[in-house]
Amino acid sequence: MMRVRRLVNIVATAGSLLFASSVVAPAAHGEDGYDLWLRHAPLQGEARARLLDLEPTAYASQDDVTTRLAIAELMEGIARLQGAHPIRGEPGDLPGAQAEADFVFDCRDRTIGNEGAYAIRSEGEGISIRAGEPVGCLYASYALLRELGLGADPSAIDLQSAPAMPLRLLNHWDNPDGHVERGYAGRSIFDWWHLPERLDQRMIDYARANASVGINGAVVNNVNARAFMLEPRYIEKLARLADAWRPYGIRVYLSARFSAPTEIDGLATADPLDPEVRAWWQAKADEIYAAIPDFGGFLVKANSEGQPGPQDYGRTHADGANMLAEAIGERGTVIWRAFVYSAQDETDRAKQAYDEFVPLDGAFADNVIVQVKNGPVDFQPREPFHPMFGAMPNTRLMLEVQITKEYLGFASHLAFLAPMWREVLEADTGRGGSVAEIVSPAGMAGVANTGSDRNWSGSDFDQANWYAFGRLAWDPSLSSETIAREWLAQTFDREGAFLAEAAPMMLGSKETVARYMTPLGLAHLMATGHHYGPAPWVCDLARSEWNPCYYHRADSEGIGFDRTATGSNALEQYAPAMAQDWSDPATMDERYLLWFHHLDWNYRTQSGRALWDELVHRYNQGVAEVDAMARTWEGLSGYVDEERHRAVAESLRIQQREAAWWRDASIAYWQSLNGLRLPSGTRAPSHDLDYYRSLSFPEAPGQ
Ligand code: GCW
Repeated sequence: MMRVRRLVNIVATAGSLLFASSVVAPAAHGEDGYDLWLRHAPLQGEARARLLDLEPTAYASQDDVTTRLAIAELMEGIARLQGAHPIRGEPGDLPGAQAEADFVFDCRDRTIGNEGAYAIRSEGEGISIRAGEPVGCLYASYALLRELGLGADPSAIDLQSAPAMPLRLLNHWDNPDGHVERGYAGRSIFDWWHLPERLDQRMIDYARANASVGINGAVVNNVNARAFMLEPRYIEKLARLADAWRPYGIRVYLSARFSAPTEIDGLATADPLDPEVRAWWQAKADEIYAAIPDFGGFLVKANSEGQPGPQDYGRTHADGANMLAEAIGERGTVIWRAFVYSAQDETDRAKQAYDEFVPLDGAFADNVIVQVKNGPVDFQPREPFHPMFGAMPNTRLMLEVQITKEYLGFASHLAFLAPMWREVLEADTGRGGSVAEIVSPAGMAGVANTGSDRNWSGSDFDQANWYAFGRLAWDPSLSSETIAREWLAQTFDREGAFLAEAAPMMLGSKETVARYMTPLGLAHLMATGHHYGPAPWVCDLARSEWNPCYYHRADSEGIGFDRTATGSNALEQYAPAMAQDWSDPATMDERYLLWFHHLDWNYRTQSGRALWDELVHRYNQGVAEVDAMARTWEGLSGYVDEERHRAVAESLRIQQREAAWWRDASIAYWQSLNGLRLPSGTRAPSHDLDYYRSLSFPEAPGQ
């Protein structure tokens, strides 16, 4: 290995110059969060010295666009980690020499396995990177940079990995006009208006960020879909995106509006069994595949919250899904959402999806996947896992989580979601394995939190949730702590002292939000429509299951939703062992207490405190924990650039204020029902209930 670094390194694949770098110090560059976890900040000390033993020179035994990218990414990243200022070179001809390269790529090694699998090893004086497909080399480059960036010894690298799930998708709830439903990071990143002629550089940066964590597809439009996105002019736009993302291994998917044949071409019906309708979708699929040969498929929200669907014609979800599946054939996948509940149905909303879908087990075509939210209601701060997991052994089920924080304080509250997703993935369904095992043949979808904000996600810490989603979809067994530390080190600082403070702060943060918003298993107490802030007093909306009162069922006597046999018996939808765990309030995990049980205000909880006191205790605990997070962050100013440190500190101040608001408004409301005094030593709400009820925020984002 050469110890003297050349001023300009020339990197060659079999025939092409890809890259050049110089050791000029990096230009001062504002830390505005745009670079996400891909900053590759220069290593220091011994780790740097070790890396300087390697030259950013590479050789590949084949030449294709993804392999070139893998090399360019790795070379640029290495140069950055070494403290050099890399400049991308113009492609040109140059013979590559394997013997001279410190990084040797073989991206067609069939022994390595499918899709993204890779093996990276220190060999001789350099490092070998092998994968079965070029995209595996790309993933390998990012993995190697991550490891080296965390200080791994380049002479002792031995990494093998393969994705646990085939589909690792972002779902964008982005509308074609640029508004993002439940988006808290600005406008949509998709510039449909100017596509296909103009492709924003952000589309490349986006693909790169996704690929770096193993995400391999994106549903680019809202599940509340507009039919016109299936028109030819949009297919052209989509094709441009697909072309831009293909080198990064990202496939495009579309949310399809079920009534599209009637809306676009005036068909008399969208009945999935009607021959003309079937022919329409067949032609539509052919048209899309002609433009985008690797189109991923359709995502469909049908007969849910007012969306059209097969039930409008007396057909089942399976009829609808299978019709689209036939049109697509082996070319792609139909992802059919199980998020359904009806305004007419008196059944507990938490039971409806199971009731509707489980009888259809085995009726879906092979290329249909049913996509199920993590919990049975709707992305609440705390929900038990969805009872459909494990209950449909003959159907491929995919897990849907929400990266954007609709019910967790938008982009201003710090809540790291890996622990929440890990909990679901780890949950033992009692019917054929954990949720992770059940969804592994299909995949995971995350409702994206990306937007036009400079930092992509509305706040620096929300980037961690995008990162964590990708990492967990790749490997659901990764611990939340590993993910938090990786992300922190790459995003902010690798100092052990920093990680030792910041990682625990992240790990507890989601539970903290659950405590000050919806402690003890309460759910859905957010204000109507925008879901910003507390409104447990709302009881009069036309759709009963949209009322917070529907969920908390509080009155002068008690609080909570009885989902045992004496109530809705939602418990019976779980395997007996699981149901057993949640059936006894005296022994169960109390974080689910009021999700499953309606209890008297003076019920003795496991702490020995009365339920009312325990509730107040948890609200206070949540608020105190946010105060502690703010203090921790203050103390970390030495590790983080001023711009991002201040941004996070200011968000935490908003969170402190809003946590206290959640606690106070909730307590004031519960007191108006139960007339109970606050436990001694507890401070009273800052305002009376009327004040909290009078607050209104018609301009809240994301509606
Ligand atoms: O969480 C709810 C949201 C809706 C969303 C719906 C869904 C896209 O409030 O905005 O619609 O879920 O998942 O379909």
